[in-house]
Amino acid sequence: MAKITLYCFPQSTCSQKVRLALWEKAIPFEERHVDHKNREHLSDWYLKLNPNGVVPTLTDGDDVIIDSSVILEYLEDVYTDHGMSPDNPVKRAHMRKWLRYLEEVPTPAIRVPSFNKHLAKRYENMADDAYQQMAEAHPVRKHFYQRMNKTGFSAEETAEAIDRLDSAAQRVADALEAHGKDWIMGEMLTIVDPAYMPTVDRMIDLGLGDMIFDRPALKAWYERYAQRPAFQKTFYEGARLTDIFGKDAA
Ligand SMILES: N[C@@H](CCC(=O)N[C@@H](CS)C(=O)NCC(=O)O)C(=O)O
Repeated sequence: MAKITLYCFPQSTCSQKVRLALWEKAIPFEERHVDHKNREHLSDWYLKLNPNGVVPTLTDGDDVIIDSSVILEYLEDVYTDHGMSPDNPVKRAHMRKWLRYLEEVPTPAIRVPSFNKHLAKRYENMADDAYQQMAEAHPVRKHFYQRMNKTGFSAEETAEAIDRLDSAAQRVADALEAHGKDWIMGEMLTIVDPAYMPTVDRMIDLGLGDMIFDRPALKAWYERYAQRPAFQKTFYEGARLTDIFGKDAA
């Protein structure tokens, strides 16, 4: 049995961040799919591992690590082969600055069009009481589900999310153009690249790809990354929302 287990959903962008890094670093791991439909991520056994009731969770032997960006840094600290972090402390600070920015701006934003277009469908036929109970059972997503309220987010919240996705795309495109190198921080593929890629892949899957493809440096970055074996192993059949919900969703 692999020493490392990644508890994840195939389609979760936060899980995809970690899968990309594990594959890139050639770390053997077992992928354990948590059953969202049956709310396994809110079950007692899972909440003991991850009290936030979200995926991913990584276990390394007896150690339990949660939060996708924390997991990325943990893997860098412990599995130093195929390093994806600069050695220089100033560059490491820049790397963390990128991780925090991605967590603050595009990562929460991508949930809004994802739920509007596909994921809210899981709840549309649920009775109001059952929906409220479901929302309340989420330790860190109660207010998110209450705001979404079965039918999707308000026009205002959706517009804000699209604006955040657009400004993050611009920031990454500017960085790539400024240094003219292959990866977000320059020559080295760092953990910043897998931290952003799942958001970009999701944008494309949701039909928001113009924000990527109209920016030549970002388009080239996406196409370059998509050639890597780690990308192909991460985005297997069933890992995209359109694999589950179909391409023609309204
Ligand atoms: N900060 C956490 C966020 C994880 C997160 O939001 N995971 C989502 C999937 S991408 C989730 O598990 N959602 C459960 C739900 O909405 O019921 C991380 O980066 O790991």
